[in-house]
Amino acid sequence: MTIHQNLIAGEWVGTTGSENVNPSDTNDIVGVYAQATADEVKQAIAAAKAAFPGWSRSGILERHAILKKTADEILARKQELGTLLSREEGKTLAEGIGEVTRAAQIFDFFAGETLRLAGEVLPSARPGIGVEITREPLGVIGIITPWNFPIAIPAWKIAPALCYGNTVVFKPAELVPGCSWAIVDILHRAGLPKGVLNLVMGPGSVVGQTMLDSPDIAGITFTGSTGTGKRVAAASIEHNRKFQLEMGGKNPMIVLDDADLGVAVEAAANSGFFSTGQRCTASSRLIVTEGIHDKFVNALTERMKNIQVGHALKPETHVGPVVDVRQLKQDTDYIEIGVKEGAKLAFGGERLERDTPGFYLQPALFTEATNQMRISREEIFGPVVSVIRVKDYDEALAMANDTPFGLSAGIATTSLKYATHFKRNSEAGMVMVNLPTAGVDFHVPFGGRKASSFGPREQGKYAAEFFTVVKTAYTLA
Ligand code: UN1
Repeated sequence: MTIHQNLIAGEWVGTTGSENVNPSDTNDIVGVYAQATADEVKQAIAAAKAAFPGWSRSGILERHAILKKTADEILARKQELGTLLSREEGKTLAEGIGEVTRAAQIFDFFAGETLRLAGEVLPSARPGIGVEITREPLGVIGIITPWNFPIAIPAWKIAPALCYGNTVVFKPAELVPGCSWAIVDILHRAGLPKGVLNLVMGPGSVVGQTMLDSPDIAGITFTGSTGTGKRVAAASIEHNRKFQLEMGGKNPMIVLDDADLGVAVEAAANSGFFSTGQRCTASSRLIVTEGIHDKFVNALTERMKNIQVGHALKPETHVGPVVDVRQLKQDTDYIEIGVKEGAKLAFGGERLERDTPGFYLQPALFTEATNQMRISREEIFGPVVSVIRVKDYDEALAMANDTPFGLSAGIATTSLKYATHFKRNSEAGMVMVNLPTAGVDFHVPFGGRKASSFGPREQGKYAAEFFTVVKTAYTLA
């Protein structure tokens, strides 16, 4: 098999690689991807540093053209790239194509943003002096992305980094290098000058660590686990470096007695189980008031019986496999923990056999859970959801906020009063009313509070907060 190489200083390099395995069928090798050495990572950082003066002063039309061309090619190839995504990550083809479309929309949005770069001009407090406030690029940005959104998350970090004039060293998740390689190839062919975007695939212990240790990386944007996020933070403080972290979630969805049952069940099934529950925006705590509890649990269990778990590329599949054996063990360990803690496994949770060897798991629903159980406090990152019974809205709100995390939160209700109160009083960064907690738009801010996030929001025009630094200039007229 040919090796998909790393891109360093405009050259494709690397002679040894690691296999990218399809979680729907472990006999299917998606491709072989180079593993960068620490020296290569250092070369990539040096290349990005050398390319920065030129790129940061490049014309906005050049940046616009490259980002727009990238958006257009991603969209034109959405079937092919969606298939690659589903093969390497295991989400269904519909989800894969949807995510590829989102990546194209993100590049398109930031192509537009290159034409809208603006500052402010103010009079000084001192007569005869003018003040200008402008945004400048940071320098070399380190980008570290997780495996669960193999194309959308790289897109929403790379596109703004380049739009605002930064250069990039990009480390994709080891499990899913395929889509990342494809977008770097597209950007390279779209005409990025050499060194502006460098791809360094490989393990966190080598590639990530070398990035964290480099004094030449001015900012790191990271999405992944809370544990790794803390290491990124500690290393960045050491180097006086700006950092942005998106980490875990334990997102609540409240279901009130007055909810439309169909809407509530669909939102819960979507955000709990679709994408195999492998979204930091997934709802894993369903907080349900007494009057609707039993009806809701019955309807959700019925809905779960219709969820087809199978090979990601089969058209009848609703939920693909778990991403790998390690994540599968984490999911099944938590299912055991939930049972030991005294929650009732109301549905699912078994390993499933399919025609091909893969990591198939029946989505699991716990009832009679409490908010203190580990299954309600720790992020599982699989299709495992707990239902917690409460007496009323006030108890539900307190419980929704009683978590170390704060990414997204939902409520299913037909009451304007409760919906409005929840939007104001939820301690999450994103609130959804009668909608799944997962599945966000590409053009508005994304991010959370507490242990879920650190630093400015991602996406939309708010992305400028992280990817630029503000300058205030005074001129005597
Ligand atoms: C979504 O719910 O559409 O890793 C996006 C994650 C998030 C992205 C969620 N950073 O799951």
